[in-house]
Amino acid sequence: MESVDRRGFLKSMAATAALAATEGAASAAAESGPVFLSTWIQGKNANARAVEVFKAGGSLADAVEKGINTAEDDPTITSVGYGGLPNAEGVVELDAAIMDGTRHRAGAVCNLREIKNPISVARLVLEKTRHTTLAGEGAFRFALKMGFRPQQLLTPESLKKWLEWKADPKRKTFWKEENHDTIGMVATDGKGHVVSGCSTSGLAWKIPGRVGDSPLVGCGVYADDNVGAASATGDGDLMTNYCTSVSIVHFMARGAKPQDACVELLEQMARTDPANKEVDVCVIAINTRGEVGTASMQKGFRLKYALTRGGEDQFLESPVVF
Ligand code: SD4
Repeated sequence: MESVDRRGFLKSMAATAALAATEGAASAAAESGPVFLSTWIQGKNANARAVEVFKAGGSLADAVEKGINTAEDDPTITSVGYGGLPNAEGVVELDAAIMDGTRHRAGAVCNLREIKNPISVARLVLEKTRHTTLAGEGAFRFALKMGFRPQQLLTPESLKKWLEWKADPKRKTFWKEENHDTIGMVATDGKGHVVSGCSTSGLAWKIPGRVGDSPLVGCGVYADDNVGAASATGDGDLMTNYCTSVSIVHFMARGAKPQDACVELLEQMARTDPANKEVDVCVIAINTRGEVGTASMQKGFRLKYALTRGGEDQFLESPVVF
């Protein structure tokens, strides 16, 4: 009898503690206000636009989409949208995804040609279809159906770079030194809702048809309103094998802060294969309370990111794990 009472007592204590934690989380969430965290220098414009859209009454997904559009539209960003470096055949192929943590649903496009705003096409896959991912020709035809206009995505500069690469008999079939401009964004509305978005032209000179981590749910994007959201930038061929974004969100679900979850994943990758310590891997995360985390595997590829919170913009460097 006593033990039952004791069990009952413990149960009610646990319930009280859980309630307090939930209330704490809810009030912390309410206090955080909207937070936007985006990768690389183009994250600054992306955050500014996202804030504008959100303040004007757009949804968090609208804000993330329109924010990412700024990088896609910018011809000087050589790994996203218009002006992105092409594949080995000189064709720009774009990947993007957006995931909404409330609905636990994503929209994604892979290998999309001639359409400069893949994140918007991905958004429409989410909003208008029961599918999650469209690729190649089908994604292109879907975009046309949705009213997008095809255009040449090579700029004179990206064409020149491709011709130079083609003409070099010792050319590498893979880049390493530049072109790390993929944009990933994670955001919260400050009320417990999170969204993750990612857009890229992928690795320059990639084999046609190659799909990186960016448009894959769980890899380049993941968002769950029970926990938080994550995104990634870097060597997608490696990161895909570690399901980076979902892994980070799962670490957070077990209680890790976003910062610790980011580091934990990178350490796990290095434990699995020490060679991974040399690879270009950067991750970003946010939880439903608006706490954020970022991490870079190594200093040669150290993430710079834009963080907008409470009307204040910061441009910061992530911690380096190895
Ligand atoms: C990819 N993860 O296609 C992308 C590229 C990238 O910084 O993020 N570069 O593999």
